[in-house]
Amino acid sequence: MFKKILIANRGEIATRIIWACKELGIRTVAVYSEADRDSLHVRFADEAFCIGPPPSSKSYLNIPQVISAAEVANVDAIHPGYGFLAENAYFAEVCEACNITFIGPTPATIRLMGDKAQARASMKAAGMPITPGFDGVIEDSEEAARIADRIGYPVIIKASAGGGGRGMRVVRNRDELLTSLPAAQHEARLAFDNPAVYIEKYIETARHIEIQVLADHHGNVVHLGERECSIQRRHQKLIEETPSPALTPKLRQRMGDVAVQACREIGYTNAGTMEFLLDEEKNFYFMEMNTRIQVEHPVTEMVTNTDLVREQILIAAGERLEFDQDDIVFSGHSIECRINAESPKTFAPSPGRITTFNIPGGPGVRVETAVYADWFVPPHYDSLVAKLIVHHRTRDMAIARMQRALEAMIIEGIETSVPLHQQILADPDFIAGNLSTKFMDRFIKNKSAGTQKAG
Ligand code: MV4
Repeated sequence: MFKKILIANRGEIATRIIWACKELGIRTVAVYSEADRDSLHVRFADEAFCIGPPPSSKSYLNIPQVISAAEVANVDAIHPGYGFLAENAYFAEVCEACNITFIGPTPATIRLMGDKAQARASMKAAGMPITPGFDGVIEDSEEAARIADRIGYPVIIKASAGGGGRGMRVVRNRDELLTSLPAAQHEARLAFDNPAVYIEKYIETARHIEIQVLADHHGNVVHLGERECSIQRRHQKLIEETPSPALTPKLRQRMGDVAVQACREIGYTNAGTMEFLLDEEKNFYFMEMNTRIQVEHPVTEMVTNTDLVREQILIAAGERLEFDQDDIVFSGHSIECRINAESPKTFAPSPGRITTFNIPGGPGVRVETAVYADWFVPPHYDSLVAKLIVHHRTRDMAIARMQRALEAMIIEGIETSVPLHQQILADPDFIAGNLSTKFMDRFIKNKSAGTQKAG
């Protein structure tokens, strides 16, 4: 087993990883930027190294700095968390070359899944249903138009090096396609240093459903059910829940089975998530695979009574999964609200000093945060300041529990998304479980209409 792990991250996920290490009796090493000197992950780790100035490009993304800290501290492994270096295949390779275990899949798998067109093709080969489209990269407008005619409009152009909605364009006819394709390629080159794009059928109204998997180095693969993540704004998830109101036990088993099967085919190891679109006829299509622990992993932990970060560490250390698929029992309903330091109306970031910070508690309430009163939210990073997670027997009870927990989540000094969450949780479509990719657009439209009427 590992004796010491470096956590190459900050904020709530860094503390989350430290908790798992402490429970396993593993020593922890934090790294931090000059903006994070007073952060809780620094306080709770056994050792801490400043790795550079505030911009992440100079600190949390600075591979030589992170590796130097790991070498000086003499760690056995690095946990990358999510974001930053978590899906950087080169970083995983450097770790390997330095004889440090990267807690995640192999560099080859990270690289394969990072290329979204390649991921799509290999998942299709592994027997996964994928959206109608073309399994390669688009070369020119002629080819694009031919493919789009075959699959039918609307289509969506996606950047192969993108993912998570970055570099996407919906195209509704041939004229739009001919102007959009070069623009999308140009954008992709600027954003990702790679102009490759691919085309799929655009599913107008769908749900974003993802399946959590765990795979060890001994051929054991399990799924831990789904998370419904349809409530997103600009491809940033706001609320996640499990189970999805749209899934039956049978559909869950079908989606879980294909996810496990695909993992076996590609020899996947560690924790991973397969993202699917679920259309209104309940057909599901693979979109992309995330090769990291995700922000929303706690809702899965709550209903399956597992510790996914602990499992990641044990798998990376070469241990066998202690449970098989039949041991995984799904119990109750869990919802997560992402509390961001941002205006609930304009969504503008709201960094600054937090003057009051009350953490809700009581039965079935979990808060993941690295915030404390008088802490200054630096402007340099992601605006996530806390995750509020609830668990209860039924969805209705979980919603009621979340509402009362949001009321007790008192954050002063900065603006947060707490009031937005309170409104979403009171929305009739949300309460009815009528969720789709269209939810937030409609919600924001209705809200501004309501404001005009009232004002
Ligand atoms: C799609 C799609 C419809 N059809 N792909 C957005 C996030 C990224 N992971 C992929 N996304 C989408 N891909 C096809 N072929 C619709 C979306 C999408 C979306 C998905 C989930 C939740 C909210 C969304 C909002 C807009 C678009």
